[in-house]
Amino acid sequence: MNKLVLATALALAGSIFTGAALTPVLCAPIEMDDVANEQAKEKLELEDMRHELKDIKGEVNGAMQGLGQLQHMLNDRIANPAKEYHLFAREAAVDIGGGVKIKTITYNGNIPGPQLDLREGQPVRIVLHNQLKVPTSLHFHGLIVPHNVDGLPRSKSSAPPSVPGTFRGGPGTAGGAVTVSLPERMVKPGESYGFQFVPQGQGTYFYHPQIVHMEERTRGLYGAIIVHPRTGKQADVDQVLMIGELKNESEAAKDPNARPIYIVNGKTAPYIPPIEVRAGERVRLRLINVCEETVPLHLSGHKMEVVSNNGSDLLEPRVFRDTIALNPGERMDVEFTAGNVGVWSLASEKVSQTTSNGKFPAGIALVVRYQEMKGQQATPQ
Ligand SMILES: [Cu+2]
Repeated sequence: MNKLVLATALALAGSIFTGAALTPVLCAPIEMDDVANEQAKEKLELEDMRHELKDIKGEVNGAMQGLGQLQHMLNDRIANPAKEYHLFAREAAVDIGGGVKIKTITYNGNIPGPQLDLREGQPVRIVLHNQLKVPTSLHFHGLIVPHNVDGLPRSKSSAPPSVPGTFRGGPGTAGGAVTVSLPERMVKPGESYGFQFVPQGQGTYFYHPQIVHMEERTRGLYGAIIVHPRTGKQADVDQVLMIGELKNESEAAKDPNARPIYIVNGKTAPYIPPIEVRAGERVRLRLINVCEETVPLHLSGHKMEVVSNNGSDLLEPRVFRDTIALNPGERMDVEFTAGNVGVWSLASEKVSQTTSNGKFPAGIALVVRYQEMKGQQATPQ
C-alpha cells in the first residue's frame, strides 16, 4: 500500500470516528507522525469529554433527585392542606350544670375551648384573637414546637428584634451561629396573632395562656389538642376528659377561702354527661389535668391500660391501673375493653374534689354507662 492510499484510508477512518467532513482531507498527503499525534490528541480530547459527560450526568441526577423531593413535598402539602383554627379569648357566662351560670373568661364562649384535632405532619395555623380587656398569650402544653411559636412572650420594650444564638443539630444545619428571632407574642386587647407549626408526635396535649398569664388558665382559658397518628387503628370510643376548676367570683368576694368548683369538660357533678359504651368496645379516655391540685381518678369495675403518658407512647412492660394520679399539667391516655356490663363510677378519690359543702356528688364524679343499661342512672348517686 503506498503512502497516499494509507493516508487517505486513515483520514477516512478518522473522519468517520470524529464525524468530520471528508472532502478537504482527501486532497493532500499526510505524514505518518502527524497522523499519530493527531490521533493521540483526539484520544485525550475524547477522554476529557467522557469525564465532562460523567460530571454532567452526576449533576443532572442530583437535580432530578432534588426535583423528586420537591414533588414529594408538594404532593404531601396538597394531600395535607394547612388546618386553621380561630380562638376568641372573651368574657362569657358559662353554664356549669343545673342552670348555674358563672361569669368568667373563655375561648369562643365555652369551657373548654374548641378541641384542636391535628394530624402528625399536617401544618396548622391557630389564630388567637384577644377580645379581653387584658393582654394574653398562647402556649401549646407538651408539644415540641419552635421557640418563635411557643417561647415566652416579651413586651416590645424588653425584646430586641433579634439576638445572635447558637443552634446545633437542627435539620439542614451543620451547627454554628444563627440568628434566633424573639418576636413579640404578647397579644394585647383587640389584637390577633397567628401561630403556625407542623405537629409531630401523636398524643394528647392542651393549650392555655403562657405562664405569665397563668391566672387566666384557672378562670377557663384552655382546650385540648389531639395529635392523631398518620395511620393506625383508633379506639371505638375516644373521649377527652379535661379536669379543671373555676373560681366562683361572687362566692370568692364573700369568702376568700371558698373552695373552687371542680369541672370535667366544663360541667360539675352531677351534670357531667356519662361516657356511653357498648359491650366489647375498646374505649380510650384522654385524661388532662388543668387543676392546681393532683387528681386521683378511680374507675370501678375495670383495669385501665396506660397507653400514653404526657404525650409519649409507652412500650413494654404494659401498665394497668384502676386509679390514675394526675399531677397538674399531666395527661394520661388510658384504654380498656368494655367487658363488664353495668354503670360504673369514674371519680376523684379526694372527698374535697367530689363534694360541695358536704354534699355528694359535686365536682369530679361521673359514670361509665353501658348501652345495655341505657335509661338507668346517668350520674353517681
Ligand atoms: Cu402548660
